[in-house]
Amino acid sequence: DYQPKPEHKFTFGLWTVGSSGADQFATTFPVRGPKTPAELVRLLGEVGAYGVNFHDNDLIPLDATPAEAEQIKKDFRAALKETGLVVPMATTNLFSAQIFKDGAFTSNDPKVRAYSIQKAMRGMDLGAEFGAKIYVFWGGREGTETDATKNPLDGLKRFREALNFLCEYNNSQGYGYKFALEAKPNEPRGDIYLPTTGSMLAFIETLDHPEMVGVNPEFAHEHMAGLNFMHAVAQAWDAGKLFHIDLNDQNYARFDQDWRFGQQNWKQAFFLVKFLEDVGYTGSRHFDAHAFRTEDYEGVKDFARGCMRTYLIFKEKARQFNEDKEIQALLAEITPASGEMEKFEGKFTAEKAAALKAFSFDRNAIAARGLKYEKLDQLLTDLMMGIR
Ligand code: 3MF
Ligand code: MG
Ligand code: MG
Ligand code: MG
Repeated sequence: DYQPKPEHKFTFGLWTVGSSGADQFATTFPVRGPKTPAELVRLLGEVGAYGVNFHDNDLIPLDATPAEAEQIKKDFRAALKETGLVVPMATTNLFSAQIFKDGAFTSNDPKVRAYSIQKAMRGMDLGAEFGAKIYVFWGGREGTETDATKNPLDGLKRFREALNFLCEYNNSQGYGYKFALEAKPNEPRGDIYLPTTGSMLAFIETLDHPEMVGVNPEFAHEHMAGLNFMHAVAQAWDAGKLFHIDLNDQNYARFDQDWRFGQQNWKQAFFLVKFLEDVGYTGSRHFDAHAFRTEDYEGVKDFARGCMRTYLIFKEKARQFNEDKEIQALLAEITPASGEMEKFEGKFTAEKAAALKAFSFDRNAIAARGLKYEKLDQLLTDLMMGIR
């Protein structure tokens, strides 16, 4: 019936369903009036989401007084209680305010770097108050328009120092957060450092506490870089680093589109859902996307319901794929057993190497075999289109 349930772990950011529809060309002409965090929680409760995530300033505006902050938190907490929604993830906005115009952790200005670490610690305090266990870092302004201004080695060093500091802060407070680093190749900066999930995975190994830090890959971000999102997610999974995921949609080589999950690239979305379900990923399915600028708040609900519904449709299609006799027979055929190659497989031994070097392959006979991938892919297309 494709109805979202808590066990599906569907979450949305306050900034997603709360988006005013403003864009680069209409920053002062939002199409949707603001809603409070508590109202957004009720909206998410109505559409059947499991959780809500926030940036520090989605919840508490930058210049709120302590009394205002207390009231907002009280209202938010009441809405969580009323709807049963949880807060699995929190993050810091280190990209909207003017002070971040040249980056946050990697800014050339030591005051900006220190302010950013302060803001992240306070954001971690806020997330912990609501039970968040994942803390995301998206370095939206950590980059350059011109490399005349900054050495990328300094950028890496500063980013590493900031994360090392914050890992120790996490330990000192006993928060038990796992950090999830989110890569994006560009926008808003001309180039953003550590532009892909693969870059982040390599960088994590250079930190003081690599075990505490994983990734938050985003569909749109890998697509902006022209890459295969599912492959990035698979690499993160393989490394034991898939701590969180941002689902949305995005055409290749475009500006940041943040569309409803599955809106455009059905096949990529299908393979992604199939991957997550097949491996048994248990984290949040977080939608980091916005409703079209054409929508009112009813349209925002359509958008949010659509993200979850499409995920569940693809989950069902993945199940059908895995149980389809013809598809599975074809897969078995195109993935032959090792047979006489078994003796060459696995770990290196000098004997194996010598035997393999001496073996005679019939190269042309091997190459002559048709692989039936066209047939398999069409079976998948039929299945996805509802013909099978
Ligand atoms: C921008 C993003 C961000 C991050 C968020 C951290 C505003 O393209 O994807 O959303 O996801 O800052 O969770
Ligand atoms: Mg994004
Ligand atoms: Mg975006
Ligand atoms: Mg994101």
